[in-house]
Amino acid sequence: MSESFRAAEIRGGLDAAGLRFGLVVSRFNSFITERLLDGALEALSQGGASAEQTEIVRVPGAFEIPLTAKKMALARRCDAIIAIGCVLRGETAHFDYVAGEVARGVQLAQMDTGVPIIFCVLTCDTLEQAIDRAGLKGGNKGREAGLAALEMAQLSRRLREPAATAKAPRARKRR
Ligand code: INI
Repeated sequence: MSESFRAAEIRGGLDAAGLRFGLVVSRFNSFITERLLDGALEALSQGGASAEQTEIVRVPGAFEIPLTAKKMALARRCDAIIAIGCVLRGETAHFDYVAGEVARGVQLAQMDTGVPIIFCVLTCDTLEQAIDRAGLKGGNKGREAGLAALEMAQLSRRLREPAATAKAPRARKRR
């Protein structure tokens, strides 16, 4: 590509200045979700977020996450939301319904509201797998979610600004 072709590149950084964050946390499997919450808060605080910029909302289980996240988004309380939950496979089909609906609901909520909702809901076969992802072997998925929230909050804000590039070429008239 020619040196003269320098397209504007838009990215979100990891600086929390001027941004607000919401965390919706399920109490079900709280042994795991509290660790994920710690990881997410650690990342937000490393990005410079203060307690005043951060709000935590608790819900009974993962199934309640999408509606709550959507209400938080509609109230324009935050620039990004982190959805934290842990669904463990049991012996019935319950897992599939809860896990599937949470993922679908969170995606719908962010698409409907335009507020980024970071998906930090573990869906694991065993408690051991969840423990690994909540701070032991697999790192802490909450921390990854915190970083994603910083980036997406900033990116969303940047995408609301008018483009700073030269005028786009005029569309050709149809004959
Ligand atoms: N909620 C979870 O967050 N994780 C689970 O593993 C789980 N299981 O296995 O049942 C779970 N169920 C509760 C569900 O999220 C709702 O709170 C409940 O059905 C009330 O609507």
